[in-house]
Amino acid sequence: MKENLLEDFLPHMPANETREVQVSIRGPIARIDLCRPDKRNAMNDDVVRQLHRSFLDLPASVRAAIITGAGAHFCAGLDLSDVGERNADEAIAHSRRWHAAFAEIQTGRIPVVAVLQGAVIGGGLELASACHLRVAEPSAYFALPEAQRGIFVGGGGSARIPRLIGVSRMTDMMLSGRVFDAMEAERIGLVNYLVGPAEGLAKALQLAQSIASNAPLSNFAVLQALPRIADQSLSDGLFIESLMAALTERSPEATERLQAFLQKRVAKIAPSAAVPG
Ligand code: 1HE
Repeated sequence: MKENLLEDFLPHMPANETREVQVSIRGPIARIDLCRPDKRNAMNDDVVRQLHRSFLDLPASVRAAIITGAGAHFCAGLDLSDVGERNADEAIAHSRRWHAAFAEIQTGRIPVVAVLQGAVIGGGLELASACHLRVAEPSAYFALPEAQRGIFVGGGGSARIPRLIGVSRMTDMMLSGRVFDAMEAERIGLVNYLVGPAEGLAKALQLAQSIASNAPLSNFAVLQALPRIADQSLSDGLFIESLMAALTERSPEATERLQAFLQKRVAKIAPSAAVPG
């Protein structure tokens, strides 16, 4: 299944260029693949730069993206051999480069779905938490061993991960070294979808296709307004919501889509397949 889906994507890079972040495109969907399986997709400066560039360079025709990691593990986090003897200034700049790359993912133009298997560790979890949806295969496990390594999260994890699972659970992960398996991760809201072995890419593709078929302005509102509203007071949030609602409602796309429903040209919402009966 995985291989067939892979073949359908066309490489989006100069011929013969071998990079640790590979971009391929199929219709409105881009696939960004961390390709450093021998190092469990650990991210050094080059990988973070390539990841950032990959998102900046996506053509306008792309309307959703999938992030995958080659091999048995999504990502082992920061490349620990790359830490070296940075002084404080350089270490801050390093962390800020991760922030910039992951901000391009989280608050960029398109929704991004992460496919998670094996290790989702440290910076790998920070990357996954910058994506909009997370699909986990049963092999996925989640850890933040920064304290064990004598460091701290630096890729936005302290701001993003508690927004998904709460400060208390992240504190537990960092202090005790607690590892969550895929089922636990789904239960606590760290992942959105738990799928069978090797089914992650197919599920992510299905989600990306569905996302790409939404009205772009509605997706924009979800990506740009929703997280900002969550950070605001109730009163400010409700005000921004009204502005966004008015903006989307007056768009030609909304007019057409609302008419399509009223004229019974589109399918009704059906119950989830997971609901019995
Ligand atoms: C690495 C890294 C890495 C693997 N940096 N080289 N992240 C961690 O603390 C996770 C550390 N890694 C591991 O615990 C394990 O490697 C795994 C559980 C992910 C995978 O185990 P396994 O048995 O499949 O592979 P391996 O034999 O441990 O690793 C294969 C190679 O990848 C090996 O190199 P080799 O030259 O001996 O073949 C490993 O050294 C290398 N490798 N992970 C460098 N992370 C912005 S701040 C973020 C802070 C963090 O991310 S802290 C968490 C860091």
